[in-house]
Amino acid sequence: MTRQATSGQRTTGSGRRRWSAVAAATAFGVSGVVAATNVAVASTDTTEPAAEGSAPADTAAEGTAAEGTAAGGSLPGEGIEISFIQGVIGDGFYISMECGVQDAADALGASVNVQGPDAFDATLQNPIIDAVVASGPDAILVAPNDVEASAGPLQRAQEEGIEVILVDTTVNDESIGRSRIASDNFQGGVTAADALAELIGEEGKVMVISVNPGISSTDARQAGFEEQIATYPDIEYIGTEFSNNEPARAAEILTAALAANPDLNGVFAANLFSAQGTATGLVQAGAQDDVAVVGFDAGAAQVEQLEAGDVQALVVQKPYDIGYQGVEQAIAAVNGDEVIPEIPTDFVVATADNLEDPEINQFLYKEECD
Ligand code: T6T
Repeated sequence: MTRQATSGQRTTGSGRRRWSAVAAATAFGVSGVVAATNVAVASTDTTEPAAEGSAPADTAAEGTAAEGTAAGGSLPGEGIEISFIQGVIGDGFYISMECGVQDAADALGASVNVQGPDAFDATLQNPIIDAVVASGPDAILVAPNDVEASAGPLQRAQEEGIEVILVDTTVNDESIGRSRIASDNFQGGVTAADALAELIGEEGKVMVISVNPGISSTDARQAGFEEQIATYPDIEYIGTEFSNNEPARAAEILTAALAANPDLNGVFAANLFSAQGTATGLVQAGAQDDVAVVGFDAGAAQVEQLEAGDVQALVVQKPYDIGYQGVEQAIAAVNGDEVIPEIPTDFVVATADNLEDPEINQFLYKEECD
């Protein structure tokens, strides 16, 4: 089955759709390929990409943790113990975040330990949070697995006097978390919808493959996508299915969706493992030239799929910056300095055409820290 490319689609010599940086900029209504999505919740301006290995540029955290440095001649984080609890281990997104956490801790003099569950599942993560709380760190940086189920252990952490900083994901209880640092995930979903619409010539059938309901980040991406895709009158959105963060499950979902909808035109895959599995499923079905994919994140396998033309665009977060700023806020909280309650971080959009651009390349996720 090979369908004719519709008007807005770009095809390469191999017949595969490609999405140019110019198209990206047009679709996002921004100049250049860096999607500037800063929301004025805090006085942050992260439009300047941070160089790896250094503090993120222009963050409002300057003047909080950093300010404390000079006073006594010692580093503001000295003697401060921070536990970083990832959303899941073995995920390039959290590995990159860990690199930022570690670099910030080194620069500011704090000590850090890192752990996380084997799967994105609050029943696995909550006992880890409980154990960390029992060990009595000064601060916890955590990506909670569930907006409701993660709240109890984090509430207990706060009752024990531990500073809780939420990174990447949040919980519904707004009393939890001195600071919440995350991508603007709703806007990421909007961006993905515009990108996918552009790729399919603003007409046809699309779906979302997400992780599980109840994860703040991916729920917001789905919501942003749904709201924006509804603005395209000739696109039919057939719904969202959940991969449980398993690439094999995402591939199965894709295969079943194709069987039920042979005229499927596009998929928004809302995180790293969902996107990876979606593209694998498409290739297995031989449908990679027929169905456009916009994925979230930029793990190593995803980048290969982008290069291969099996995926057309990736919304790339800045986990290094999230981790770095998380440590800055944690240290500020422990020291009684000003803490920024909410720090939205932005993202860039990678395509096969702009992957080598340093403005994009520096944000591709790491498998291990430098
Ligand atoms: O997309 C990221 C993260 O932002 C999300 O909360 C969970 O999935 C990832 O870790 C990617 O696997």
